[in-house]
Formats: sequence, structure tokens, C-alpha cells
Amino acid sequence: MKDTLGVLLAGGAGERLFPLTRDRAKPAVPFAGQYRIIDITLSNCINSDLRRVYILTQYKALSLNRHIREGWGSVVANELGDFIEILPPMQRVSKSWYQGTADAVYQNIYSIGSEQPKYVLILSGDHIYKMNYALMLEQHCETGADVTIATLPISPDEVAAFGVVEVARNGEVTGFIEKPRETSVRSPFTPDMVDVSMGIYLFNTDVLLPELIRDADDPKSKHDFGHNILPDLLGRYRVQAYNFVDENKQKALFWRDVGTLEAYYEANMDVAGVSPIFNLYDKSWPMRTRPYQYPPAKFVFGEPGRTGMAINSIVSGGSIVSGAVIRNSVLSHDVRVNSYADVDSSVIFSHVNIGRHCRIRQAIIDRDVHIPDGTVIGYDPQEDKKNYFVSASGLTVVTRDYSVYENPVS
Ligand code: ADQ
Ligand code: ADP
Repeated sequence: MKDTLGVLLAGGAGERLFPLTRDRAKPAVPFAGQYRIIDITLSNCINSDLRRVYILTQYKALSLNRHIREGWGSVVANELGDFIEILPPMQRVSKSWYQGTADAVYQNIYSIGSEQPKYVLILSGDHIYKMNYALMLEQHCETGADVTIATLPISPDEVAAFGVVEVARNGEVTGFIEKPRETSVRSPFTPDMVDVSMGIYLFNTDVLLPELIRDADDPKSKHDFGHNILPDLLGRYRVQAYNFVDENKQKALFWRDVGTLEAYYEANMDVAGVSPIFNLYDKSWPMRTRPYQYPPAKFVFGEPGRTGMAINSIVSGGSIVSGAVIRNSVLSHDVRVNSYADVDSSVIFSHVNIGRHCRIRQAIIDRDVHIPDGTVIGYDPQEDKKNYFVSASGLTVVTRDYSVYENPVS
């Protein structure tokens, strides 16, 4: 891994996570209470002993920058040549903003080249999974590949959101189609499934850099890895698939692109559950984040006879649940939930105050929102639509500007 440089793409607009990405980049969206989504991939890097990582940002990066600087800047020792560092768009190569993912990497080609890595691992900032990239590198070296694409088998109904990878029995990639509406391609390893790209690519540097330059000169290109770079490699280079499956090589390991509100919500519900698929308490694969100096979470009787409690829930430091009941929910730092309130199946960000007698269900409440006493959220979608953002699947999202602060329901 010493010869590998990580390049983490963290600049997408995150439109499908709106309104949570209205004021922040998708990788900076809070996850599982005390983390940000990007912490999961960065933890994978550290756990895999990948110690040189550039993070490419572009969109609303202020809170992401702050998080990386305060949380990750000192995790690796710069004096040893290791770093986890944000590369903001510098417009060194071209005068425009990044056109696509390949352009984002191309525009940082000098910074990448100056590190002289043998391999470059391209990663995304919006995935929830535990992966040892060293195993991918091991396979890459063993097979003598020029490029290795991480893949996993999914159902054919879901291919429209992914790059479909056609793989031969020996693991060689023979076709790549970005986000087709449907496909007749099937996995050679997992019956009736389709191997798709996880958006994780390991390149020999001496293949990546010339390919990026070639793509940059192509006026017809969208400058995107999935649309242009990967399909164009086939036939010219040896491209292998790294199948992200269990030891029996049958079942896909857990991996989620949390780029939609529904996927993001489900991933939070999973970690709060009794037996989560994505276990944060797994000591063999620790998850890191920025250290916060909050006091411990506290649960107190509120009004006489009212027990403050939380079950099947994650409650982060600084929060106080006073005479309220929290079920199946995730609370970030410094949340207050007051007497007679009932919070069920919801994700509550930092510094939220939930007033007395509030009933909140299937909701995501963004940071700093003050919910007045008696507010009901998540029980009547038509009513919720008047004040908040309601997703297609019926999740209610309350953000600062949608706050009921000046428009109490009760
Ligand atoms: P998507 O995730 O839809 O598909 P994209 O929106 O390009 O692809 O995002 C990939 C990553 O790059 C994200 O982390 C995003 O934030 C970041 N990004 C996007 N535009 C960027 C820019 N201009 N500058 C910097 N970063 C940027 C991709 C692949 C599919 C694959 C899925 C798996 O294209 O083939 O199946 O990932 O989720
Ligand atoms: P996060 O919850 O992601 O940490 P921050 O509170 O750090 O978000 O916000 C990131 C930046 O965006 C801050 O400078 C903040 O002032 C700004 N910001 C957040 N919400 C709004 C808003 N509704 N209007 C204008 N600026 C905002």
C-alpha cells in the first residue's frame, strides 16, 4: 500500500440527497450520529494502511473542509510523507470547474504525479462499507492487471443506477456500460445477478495519467470514468474485476451507495437496529471521526413519572433525553428531547431541540432546527408537505428554512 495513492472523489452535487445537501457536500452529511459519510471511506483507507489520500472537492465544501482539517489532518504523520489532504479546485490545468469525475482527477494530475505512486486508487466519498483495499491490490498484482474495478453482484432490476461490468470467468472485464436502463449481461459467478461497478478503481499510474490526458483532449467526452475512461480501456489494457463477495465467493458483502434519501435513511436505520449489517462496534475494523468534546448523553425523568429513554437507538454525546421516548432512531450531538415527546424511526442531526408533546416519525431533522412544543411530523404526508420536504417514499425532511420556527402546527 506504500506505493498506492488514494484519490477520493468528494465533489458531486448530491442532488438526490436534497435538501440535506442544500448547504453541504454529500460526503459531509452526518451519518450514524457522530460520523460524516466520508468517515467510512477514510476509515477504510486507514484500516487498509493506505496513508496518502487526496480528497477532491468542489461543491459546498466548507463544512467538509472543516471536518477533514479538524478530524483527519493529524491521523497520519505528515513528516513520514503520509497525508489525508483536501485538494480544492485550483484551476491549474484548465480554467473551468470539473466537468466530470475523470476531469476532476485530470485537473490534479500534477499533484498526483509529484507523489510518484505506482498505483492510484480512485474512491468515492458516499459509500457505506468495510473494505480492505490491500486485498484488491494483492489481486491486482497477482493477475498482472493494468486496471482493477471493484464489482459486486446485484439484481438485474437495479442496474440503472450503476455501471454494468461484463466479466469473463477468469475475472477479466470484457464490457462496461454506464447506467443502462436494462441489460442482458449476467454475472459468471453469481447466477441471475449482474456484476456492477462500486465506483472503486485501482490503476497503474502509468496507465491512468496518459488515459486522463487522452480523455481531456477528446471534445466528445463527458470526462467521466463510467461513461468514458473505463469503456475506452477495454481491448487496449488488461482490466480485471475484483469481486466484493464473501469467502465462499457467493454472497455480496455489504456495500451501499447512500446517494438517495431512501438509501441514506435505511443505512441509518440499520446501524441503530439490534443486529445491524453495518456494525460500528466491530473492533477489527474501527471507524474514526473527528473527536468531539461533548459531555456524555444523558437520560432523565422529565415531568414527574415521565421516563426519558431510548431503545434500538444511537444517541450521541451532549444529548439529553428528558421525559421523552426515542425508538429506532439516530441522534447526533447536542440534541434535546423534552417531556412527552415521542421520536420513532427518525434521524436527528446536531443541536436540534424537540419540544414537549412532539410526535415525530420517519423523519430526518437537519441541524439547528427547533421544533416547537406539540409539533406532529411524519403522520400525515399531505399536512407535512405544507411545511417540509417530503420525499417520494414518504420521508419527511425538516431543514433550517423548512423549520416550523415561525409556523408552528400546534
Ligand atoms: P455515480 O455515483 O452516479 O456512479 P458520480 O455521480 O459521477 O457517479 O459520482 C462518483 C463520485 O464522484 C461521487 O463520490 C461524487 O461525489 C464524486 N464526484 C462527482 N462529480 C465530481 C466532480 N466533478 N468532482 C469531484 N468529485 C465528483 C458511479 C459510477 C458507476 C458506479 C457507481 C457506484 O459512475 O459506474 O456503478 O458510482 O456507486
Ligand atoms: P454542517 O451541518 O454540514 O456542519 P455547517 O453548519 O458547518 O454545516 O454549515 C456549512 C456552512 O454553510 C456554514 O458556513 C454555514 O454558515 C453555511 N450555511 C448552512 N446553512 C445555511 C443556510 N441555511 N443559509 C446560508 N448558509 C448556510
